[in-house]
Amino acid sequence: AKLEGDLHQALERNELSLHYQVQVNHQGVTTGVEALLRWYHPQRGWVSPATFIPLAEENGLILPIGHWVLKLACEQLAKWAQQPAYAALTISVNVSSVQFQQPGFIRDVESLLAQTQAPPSRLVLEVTESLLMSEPTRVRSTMLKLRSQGIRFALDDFGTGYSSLSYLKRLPLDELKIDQSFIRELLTDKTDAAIVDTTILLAVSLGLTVVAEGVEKKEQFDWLKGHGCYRYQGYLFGRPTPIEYLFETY
Ligand code: G
Ligand code: G
Ligand code: MN
Ligand code: NA
Repeated sequence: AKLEGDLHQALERNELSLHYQVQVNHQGVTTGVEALLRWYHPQRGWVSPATFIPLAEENGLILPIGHWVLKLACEQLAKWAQQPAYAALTISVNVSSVQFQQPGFIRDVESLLAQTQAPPSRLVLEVTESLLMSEPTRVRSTMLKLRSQGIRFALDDFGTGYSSLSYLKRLPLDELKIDQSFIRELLTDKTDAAIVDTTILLAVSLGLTVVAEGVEKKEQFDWLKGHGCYRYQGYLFGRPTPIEYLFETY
C-alpha cells in the first residue's frame, strides 16, 4: 500500500521517465524504438513497470501516466519529423487495456497528435491479447478509428496470453511481437524453434510485420533472419536507454 501511495506523487515529482529501446531490421539498421516507462523511487531505487503498472491499473493512475507517456512519445516524434535522419523512425507505446478502454481514449490520442504535430503514421500502439479478448467489438471499432488516422497497431507478447487466431483475422493489426520467452532458448529448444518458425510464417502470410523480442545473441539474430523475420529488438542491439544516449551507446 505504501508503494501505491508513492505512485500518486511520482508523476508530479518527476520520478517517472521514459527510456527507449531500438528496433532494427535484418541489416541491423534502426527502424524505430519502443518507449518503456521507468520509475526511480527516492528510497527504493528503480521500480519495475511490471510491479507498478498493475497497481496503476487498479487505482486509475494508469490514465494520467499513460497520457504522459503518449504525450512524450508524440513530442519526440514531432522533433524527429524535422530531422531527415530520424524522420522515418517509429515509436511504439505500450497501451494498458484500462487506458485503451476509457471512453476518451480516441479523443486523447487525436488531440495529442494535433497539439504536437506528430506524424500519426510513426506512432505504433502496442496492445495485448487480453485487451483484444475483453470487448472485441468495441476494441475493434476503436482500433479502426485510430487506424483511419494512420496510427499502427502491434500485438505485444504474442503467444503468452489466450491467443486466438480469430483476432489476427478480425482486427486491424500491422505488427506481431513474438514474446521473448520463445526467443530465449530458440537455439536449443525444438518446441520454441517450432513455435517461432510457425509464428513467422503465419504473420508473413497475413501481411503482418514480425518483431522478435529479447534477441541477445548473434546466433539468435542469424537464426531469425534465416527464418524470415525482419524486425528485431533486444540487448544485442541496445538496452532501454534515455533519449539523450539512444544513438550514442553502440
Ligand atoms: O521495460 P520492462 O521489461 O521492465 O517492462 C516490463 C513490463 O512493463 C512490460 O510488460 C512492458 O510492456 C510494461 N511497460 C513498460 N512501459 C510501459 C508503459 O509505458 N505503459 C504500459 N501500460 N506498460 C508498460
Ligand atoms: O512486455 P513488453 O514486451 O513491452 O516488455 C519489454 C520488456 O523486455 C522490457 O522490460 C525490456 O526491458 C525487456 N527486454 C528488452 N530486451 C530484452 C532482452 O534482450 N532480454 C531481456 N531479458 N529482456 C529484454
Ligand atoms: Mn511492449
Ligand atoms: Na512484448
